[in-house]
This record gives sequence, structure tokens and C-alpha cells, in this order.
Amino acid sequence: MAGHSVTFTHALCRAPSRSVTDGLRAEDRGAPDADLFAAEHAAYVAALRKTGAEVTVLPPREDFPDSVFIEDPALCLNGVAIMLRPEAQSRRGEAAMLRPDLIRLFPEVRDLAGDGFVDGGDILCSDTEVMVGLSARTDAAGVAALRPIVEDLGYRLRMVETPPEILHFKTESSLLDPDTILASPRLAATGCFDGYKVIETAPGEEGAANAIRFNAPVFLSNGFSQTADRLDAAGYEIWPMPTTQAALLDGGLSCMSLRYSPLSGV
Ligand code: CIR
Repeated sequence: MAGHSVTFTHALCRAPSRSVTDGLRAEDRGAPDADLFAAEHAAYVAALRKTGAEVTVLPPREDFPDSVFIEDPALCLNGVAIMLRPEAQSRRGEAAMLRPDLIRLFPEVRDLAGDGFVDGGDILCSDTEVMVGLSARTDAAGVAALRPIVEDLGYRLRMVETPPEILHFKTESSLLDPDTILASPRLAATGCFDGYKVIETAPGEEGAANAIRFNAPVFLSNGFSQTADRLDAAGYEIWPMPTTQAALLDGGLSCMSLRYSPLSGV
């Protein structure tokens, strides 16, 4: 069953900067190649558009090497943009930098009170529930500030734990349809998806879980053939995508867009 948590009329992206080579990474496996990153990003934007969505691509920002990962400084929920507060030092200015664009694109922009931290990569939304994973980037104070905004927009907020070895909650999970989650076995084992149907990634393919269901297709990073088979067997239409350069910076498919429908209702 498709629902408004997987159908979108719009997406907002930001082109990668040349400075993306300085992006944050937990483990240095070499800097990404800026040209190849741009090519992979262009393929991603083209695929979003191919589903019928209107995609706005903001210009690159050299002063923010990780700003291509536009999912982290904001959350779009029920037609409203919510400014978040990324924790990483080099990303702290990203929300303020993005805010004028969101004011231009959304009828309403809300701000997080207090000084807690929340990264969009830790937020997974279904039709009725917003799951927020505590992580190295998202703290309880940030979640407490987000809760009244989310509840006011008609959603339930549930705070869950992200295992310490996982950067963001959605690094290893994604929504396939309003009742079904794709997750790595280690994240699913925490029990946070109880009540949902869970499809686990195949052994050694944890990175496949940072997928996005965007309208009809599920975008899945290249190289995860066993997980692709599982999704295919479950009836999902898979669109394989190259994400080799984002992966060098611990990023993936969800991180590179804000997905929304201006007039969606709960
Ligand atoms: C960072 O460490 O913040 C970036 N290099 C990667 C952010 C990935 N974003 C995401 O999972 N939502």
C-alpha cells in the first residue's frame, strides 16, 4: 500500500561543492572525487525527476563541504519545513544557510527551540509516526524540542536508540511503504521496528538499507544484489543508483534530498 510517506510531488537537493573532498567521514577511505560525485548526484536528480517529481537543485556551497547531504539540516512534514540543528561542528551553520530557501519554497517554516541537536538522517517518517534515533548527532534535548512540532502536525513521535557503530538511524533503515521497513539485521534486532513488517538487508549488505522509496520505485545503491533480489521478490520496483562517492563520506540515497508534497494531508 502506498501512502503519503512514500509519495512526493517535490524534492529539494543541493549540488555537491568542490569542497566535498573535505566532507566528514568516520573512516578515511580516500577523499571523494568531486567530478564523479557531481555525476552521481546528477544521475540521482534525474531519477527523482523521472518519477514525475519537481526537483529544485540549490547551488553548491563551498563553505559547507557536507551540504550536499541536505536531509540533515531540515525535516519536511505535512507540507511544513522544520529547521533542525546538525551537531557536527562543520555543519552547524547549515540550517541557517538553508532557511531562506525553505522560506521561499514552503508556506511555513518552524524552528527548533532550545539548543539540542537533531540531524535529519536520524528521522524516519511513516504515515502516522516519526521515529527519531538518538545517535552521536541527535540528543534527547533535540528530540524533546522536535516532539511538540511533530505532534502539532498530527504525528506520533517515538524516540529510539541507534546502535553506536551506526552514524545515523537511517544509515541502516528506510521506509518501503507505510507499513514496511528495510533495515540491517543489527538495527532491526533492537526491536525499534516492532509493529512494522521488516525486510532485512542480506548479510554484508547493511549499506543497502539507506534506500528511498520515492513514488513508484525504491532507489537502491548499486552493488547490493542479494538485497535487491529480496526486494524484487517482495514486489518492489528497484532503481539501482551509483553512490560510490557519497559512501566515502558515510552518506547515501536518503541524505541527498528533502522529499515533500506541499499540500499533503495526514
Ligand atoms: C556527515 O558526516 O555528516 C556526512 N559526511 C554524511 C551525512 C550523511 N547524512 C545522512 O545520513 N542523512
